[in-house]
Amino acid sequence: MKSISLIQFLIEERRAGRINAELSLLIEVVARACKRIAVATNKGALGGVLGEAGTGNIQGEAQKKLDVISNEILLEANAWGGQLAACASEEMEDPQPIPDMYPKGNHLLLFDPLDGSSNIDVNISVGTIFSVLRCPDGITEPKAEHFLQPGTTQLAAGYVVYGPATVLVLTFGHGTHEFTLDREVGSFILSRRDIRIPEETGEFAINMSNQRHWEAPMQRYIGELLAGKDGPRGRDFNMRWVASMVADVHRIITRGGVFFYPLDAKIKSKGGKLRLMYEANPMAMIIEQAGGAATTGRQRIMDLQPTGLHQRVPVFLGSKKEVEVATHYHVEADAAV
Ligand code: FDP
Repeated sequence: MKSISLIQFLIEERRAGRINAELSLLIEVVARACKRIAVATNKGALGGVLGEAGTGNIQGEAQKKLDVISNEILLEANAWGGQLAACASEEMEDPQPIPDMYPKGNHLLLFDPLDGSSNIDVNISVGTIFSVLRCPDGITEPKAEHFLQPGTTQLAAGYVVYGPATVLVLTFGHGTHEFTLDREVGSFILSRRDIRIPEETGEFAINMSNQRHWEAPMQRYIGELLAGKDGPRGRDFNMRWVASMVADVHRIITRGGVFFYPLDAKIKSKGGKLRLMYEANPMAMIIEQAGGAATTGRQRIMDLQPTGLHQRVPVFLGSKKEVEVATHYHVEADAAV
């Protein structure tokens, strides 16, 4: 089979009228930056990239060296090409403007530069997640409020997993596609076109150590999965939890499954664990474009009107039927109150 590089794929998408030249360049630049992050990640202890950076991010979380390095690589790569009006990163409080010496474009880029940071030092897959929005008309210096657009308005979303292979998963709203990095050649090559997630699954991903803090409908739902063949679901379920969202989502994209980071008593005041703009919205678009579903347990993630750049939400995503069952339990419990 003739291999198709990411660049060829982007040219085809342009010819088909699905993206414009600026968006195509933007994705090329992000992919190139992610190749540099992959190189840094792969060096491990030899690259001096492991361990704490000694700083904290906007969420008050300790930053790892690789969080800081990845953020800088993405900012630097995206500053000068003329494709962006501004960037926003999970690692920075405010949006990053494009320096005055460079031309500005019509797009807004949001990213979580290194997702799953607790796994960096133990050599388990980590990743980058990104989302692209249109800069509102007439805005030349975008502020946080201009990024607050619902997930349904995303022009593109993607993630890169830095695992045994470096893999880019991308959508422009016309299916979800996977590219694998050919390290020798230095190109991302199309490895799966139009990925479909099976609607049903026997595999779920959740951090079970939070069980006692969950809301009643979540306790009920997971309790039924754990009861297996003898319980109301009448079948056994298997569990996986990598604790890198990119890796857990990539498994779901590959063989089906569901991923939950529900609300629990410890994180209720924050609204959830995962960030709407940097994690939930891009992953929801990727999953929906592959035939899956993504909700907060109560409503579709991509319909949420964001209220803050660093807003957190509960996340239920993956195989459609299972997301629907878990969401139904929450909606039903709310209606009974
Ligand atoms: P991390 O904080 O290590 O960056 O982004 C949040 C995230 O990882 C997800 O990637 C991951 O799914 C989850 O948090 C892990 O949560 P737990 O620490 O509760 O396992």
